[in-house]
Amino acid sequence: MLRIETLFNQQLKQWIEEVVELCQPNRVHFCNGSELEAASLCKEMVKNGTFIPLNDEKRPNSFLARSNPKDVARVEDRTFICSKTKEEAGPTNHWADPNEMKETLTKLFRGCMRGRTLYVIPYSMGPLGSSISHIGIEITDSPYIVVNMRIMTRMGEDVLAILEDGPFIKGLHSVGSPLKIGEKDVPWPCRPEETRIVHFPEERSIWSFGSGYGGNALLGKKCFALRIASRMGRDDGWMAEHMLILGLTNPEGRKKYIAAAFPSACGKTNLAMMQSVLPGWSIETVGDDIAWMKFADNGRLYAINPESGFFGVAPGTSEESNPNAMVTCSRNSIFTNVALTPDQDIWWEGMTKETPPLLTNWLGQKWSPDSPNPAAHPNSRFTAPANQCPVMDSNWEDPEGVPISALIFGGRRSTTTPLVFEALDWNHGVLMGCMVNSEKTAAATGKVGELRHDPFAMLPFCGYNMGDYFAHWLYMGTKTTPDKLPRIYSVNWFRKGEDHEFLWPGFGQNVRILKWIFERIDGKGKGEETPIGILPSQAALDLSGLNLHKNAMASLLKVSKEEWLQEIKGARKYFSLFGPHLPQEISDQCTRIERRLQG
Ligand code: GTP
Ligand code: SPV
Ligand code: MN
Repeated sequence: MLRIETLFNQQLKQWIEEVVELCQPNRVHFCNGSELEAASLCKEMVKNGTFIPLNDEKRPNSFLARSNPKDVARVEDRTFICSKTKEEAGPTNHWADPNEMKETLTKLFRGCMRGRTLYVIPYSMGPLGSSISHIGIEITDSPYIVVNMRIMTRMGEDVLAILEDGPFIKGLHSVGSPLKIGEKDVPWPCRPEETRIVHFPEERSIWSFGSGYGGNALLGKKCFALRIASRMGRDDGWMAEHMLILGLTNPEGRKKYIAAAFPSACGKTNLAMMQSVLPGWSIETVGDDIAWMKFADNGRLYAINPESGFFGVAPGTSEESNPNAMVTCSRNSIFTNVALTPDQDIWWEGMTKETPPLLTNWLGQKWSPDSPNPAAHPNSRFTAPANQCPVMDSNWEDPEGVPISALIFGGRRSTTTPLVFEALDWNHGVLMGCMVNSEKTAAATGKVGELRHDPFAMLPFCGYNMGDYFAHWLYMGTKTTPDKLPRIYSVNWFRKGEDHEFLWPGFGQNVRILKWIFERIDGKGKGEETPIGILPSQAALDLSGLNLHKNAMASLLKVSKEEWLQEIKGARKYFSLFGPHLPQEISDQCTRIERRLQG
């Protein structure tokens, strides 16, 4: 096994030594990423009660974890961007003085790993050795995080070999629960009242304390691949986005790649793995959450998925809504906060039409359908390897990435926003990204259903001033000729009718919208210019075999002048937050839409 003394990378060696001194773990374990290592950690976690092994015949090599009920989602109010100045973090991020925050954290981390093992996790975001990829090292005291990171990233010894003496992103994580000598551990150690997820963008490091859940603790994901990487992308001329990537093939066998940004729990995983209802049209998955994108020498935008697994929302996932996700998590998977069946399999709301009897809920209590609360937590998740997804794209690990033809923005809007519309040009599309406004979901703590501005679905994930991020998007549009830029679209699967039901069936039916986008890019799809952008006429959409309510399509494609004037007014008010950091072009784009609406 690797030891500190034998480490080649001196910066890494020194950092580990400092952390060991600070956190005082009982042992240090260098993760080699092997199956044997993972199996041994899982075994230990079963012994400790962290993991419940699932029925090996139904769900081989899979486990259920139940978190502490106070540690169930990302904690945005405890997430900080500690750039040198508050202005650099911008008005949408929590900021604290980096020196003061380091002091606070140092106190919290002092002795925090006593009685525990410190794991060193070397991982690559992106295919090993790709020029778009970056290496991170996460230090954690949570074996649950080790086995999750092994699925979500390319993790192990190979990464250190590639790293040599090069730079890496430091991520220090602790559940913040030291053990006294002889003290028995709890299944899910955490310190909710002291949780802090802190980013130091200048030194490209992350300190996460007190939570073991998802994006708070899997530091390669939102912390590195979005918050730190968005800052790296700004500095170096590329983009780190909260986007799925999919390949769409038409009946003639031509494929186009599309990337789409939706806020958390608004349908990325579902769209990325969707099973098309239109004969001849098929979808393949490149990624379901994060896209790193760069312009190539040929002037086109290329994207990679830096992850190697899915951390997907469990509730609502079914054979009907997302059969490919069901196959993906059929083995070698970790489930967190879902319900348990008497035969040791998992269940969640929406998985089957009929609720199986005698369930145990995510809290480990007996549960029946007349219980007022769901059996699975609304933000319960599966962690599953990407290579188990039956529709992974053959190019998903291409180190060059895939060429992007369209970018889509979307959110959860019960009113106002039509099913789909196209931007007039790049800058108008950037405004559409700036204007994403979505009803809050359970993916983060806070009030579900509340409408909030979530520009580019990046509100919780932008590692610098959001106004400067808008400017970066505008700047990226100048890096190539307009004909090579991806076209930009807005979609909304969540518009509701007067009966408060969704007007659009969604899921596999969304391919009808992707088909129109494909045809538009090909110069064939018909569109009608409206003040907010180009909409399909009903006739331009392939609605064959779809039985919608008589007026549903008219409602789905409706653009109300009053609602949109109000929408722009709300956006302008929100944009005023950014003061001098708001690019003039964004205000000008608003003015143009207002004039068209009033015209
Ligand atoms: P994160 O992993 O948190 O970033 O979420 P996500 O954007 O990947 O969302 P996901 O695909 O997991 O979907 C979240 C919820 O929205 C699930 O409960 C889905 O069932 C539901 N959902 C997804 N797509 C659609 C759709 O087209 N229509 C409707 N009505 N619901 C959808
Ligand atoms: C999200 O909230 O967007 C997620 C879940 O994908 S987490 O990894 O917890 O951020
Ligand atoms: Mn997802």
